[in-house]
Amino acid sequence: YAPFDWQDPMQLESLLSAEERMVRDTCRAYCQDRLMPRILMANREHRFDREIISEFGALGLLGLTIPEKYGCAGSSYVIYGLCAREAERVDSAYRSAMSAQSSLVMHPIYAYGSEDQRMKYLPRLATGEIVGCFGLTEPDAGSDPGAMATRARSVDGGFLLSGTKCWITNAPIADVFVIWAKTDDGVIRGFLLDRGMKGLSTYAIQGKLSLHASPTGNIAMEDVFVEADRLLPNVTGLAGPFGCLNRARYGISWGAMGAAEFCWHAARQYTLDRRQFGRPLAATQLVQKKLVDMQTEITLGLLACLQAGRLFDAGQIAPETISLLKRNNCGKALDIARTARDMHGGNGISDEYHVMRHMVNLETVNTYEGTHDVHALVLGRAQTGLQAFF
Ligand code: TGC
Ligand code: FAD
Repeated sequence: YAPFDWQDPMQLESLLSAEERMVRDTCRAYCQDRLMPRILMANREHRFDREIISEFGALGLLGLTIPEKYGCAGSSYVIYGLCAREAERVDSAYRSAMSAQSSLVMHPIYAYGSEDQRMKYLPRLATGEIVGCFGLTEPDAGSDPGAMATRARSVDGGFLLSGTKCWITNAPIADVFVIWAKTDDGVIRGFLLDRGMKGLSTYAIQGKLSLHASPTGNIAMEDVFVEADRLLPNVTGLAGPFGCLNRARYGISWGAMGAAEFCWHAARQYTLDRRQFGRPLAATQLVQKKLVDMQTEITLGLLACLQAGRLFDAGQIAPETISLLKRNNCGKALDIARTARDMHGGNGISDEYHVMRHMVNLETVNTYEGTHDVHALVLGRAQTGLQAFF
């Protein structure tokens, strides 16, 4: 028999290529050496260090799957997932920064944009010189984005955009905005807006109790004139934003497992070190069961991520498969973080132990990109053929 590796019971490492391990290790070293020392104060002060986007860019982590012609790494979805896991092992805000820029801004420009739009935006987004955001959600259209009220009225030479987008990652710091709006015929289309356009403004949301190190904001558009060549020409309908969400949800599935791994390892070490009733907490049956439940869910969740990544790279993944993975891994990660917080006792309340920060972050991660229950409805419909949304 092989020796048992408690950190990797299914030998996930053996399923990765040398290149996948090498990029992952580089990303892990950056995240541990450069991000981990910053997160405590960034989270306390509700601060996102803008230069982190440029550091991601310098490492080739932005738009990682987009071809080299556009200044990107031309890499695989497996590698994208492995890097998301490393970023979120530190904080969900950092994976959020990576996924919003890569999957929600660069992907639609690459997949749906004209060659001029690609050349204008992608190289600068890849280096992190500019930051983008993705405006789909509205005050009255969250889980049901098809109900959006934002309109793009046709006028001479382009469109006038009016509406409000809310809860938008990076809106307060964005230079470029991917905005989804309905045209005169009621069809959803994507538009590229730049900061500084007349009638476009952003507001940072105050009072967030989660994802403190990620800037989240609202976008107000009052008759913003958008030239015709800022329309994304190659997509119509909800399939446009959902094509982006499939990629971001896949990255989140890996990322949530990274946050869960941090919490599991922290709970293991804490309960090995902490003595009560004359012995380590880890010597109690209840604690061991909790640690083994964490180990089991993370091991299975990561294997499923790898299989999803291989399917993605082969062009064989179904959106419903991504719903299953996003839903399960976020829900399990949230349970693990809550349990790890409990196992730290009173110290678990302090940000210096990091587990409660992960716990409150994962409340957002379980909600954005489709809530836990909305993904259940997607899967329920696929299994029964019956629509249960309304
Ligand atoms: P439905 O009738 O199911 O579909 C309408 C059209 O869209 C197509 N479609 C998809 N295409 C590709 N991938 C998917 N996953 C797709 N899901 C649907 C579908 O084929 C159809 O196309 P067509 O050509 O026939 O018109 O649409 P519905 O209105 O019934 O939608 C229901 C539901 C639940 C699937 C959908 O609305 C949903 O997923 N809601 C959740 C909303 C959501 O995820 N919002 C995310 C906002 S962005 C965000 O949170 C970023 S956080 C960033 C960060 O910081 O990391
Ligand atoms: P609602 O849709 O109002 O849902 C409320 C509750 O009702 C949930 O529990 C949900 O599961 C449940 N529910 C909804 N429909 C049904 C149903 N048919 N049956 C049963 N239960 C139902 N959006 C963007 O466009 N871009 C971003 O960059 C972005 N970043 C975000 C960052 C943060 C920090 C947060 C918190 C959100 C972000 N979002 C973003 C928005 C996010 O995608 C939405 O919050 C999410 O899709 C849920 O929509 P909602 O908040 O309107 O909730």
